[in-house]
Amino acid sequence: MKTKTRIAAVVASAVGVFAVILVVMSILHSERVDAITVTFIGPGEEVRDKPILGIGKKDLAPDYRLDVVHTGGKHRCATVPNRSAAQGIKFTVAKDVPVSQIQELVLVEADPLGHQTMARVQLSGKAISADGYRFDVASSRSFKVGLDWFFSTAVGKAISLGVTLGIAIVIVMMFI
Ligand SMILES: [Ca+2]
Repeated sequence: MKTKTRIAAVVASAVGVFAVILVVMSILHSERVDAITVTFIGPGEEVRDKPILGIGKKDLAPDYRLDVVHTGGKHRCATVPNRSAAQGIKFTVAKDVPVSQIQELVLVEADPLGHQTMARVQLSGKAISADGYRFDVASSRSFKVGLDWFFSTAVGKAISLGVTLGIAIVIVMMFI
């Protein structure tokens, strides 16, 4: 009985340590992207659609789309039709994308007649300029994003296995 109690105590404290590591690591990786504001800063003229007979002047304004490339894939933000980015266009990121997993931001002029990549940047801070555009990243902390990140790592997988085994051992021991 004494040995059993000791083993149970060791398992319980190991689970406790795992829990603390889990929380700390998750907080460190819990920042998610909320929105990215793209502003045309030049030099030169902002891109416009090719004038075609029958298309109004208003439609010549660019149709921007922002793609967020991350380690888990690519998230396409909604296209904002016929709007200049001179005053800034805010792209909301609907999906949970951790800031630490962003590889690249790609600004596309998604004209119905042909797409064109306007700018491509690697995230190196909260405000990056490239190819005549500035990208301002707004983020916030999300517990879910932190947990998702944690359990996607090898350490997280090992720990979740360890915790599962620990709980299983405790349950088994209760019946011995
Ligand atoms: Ca247009």
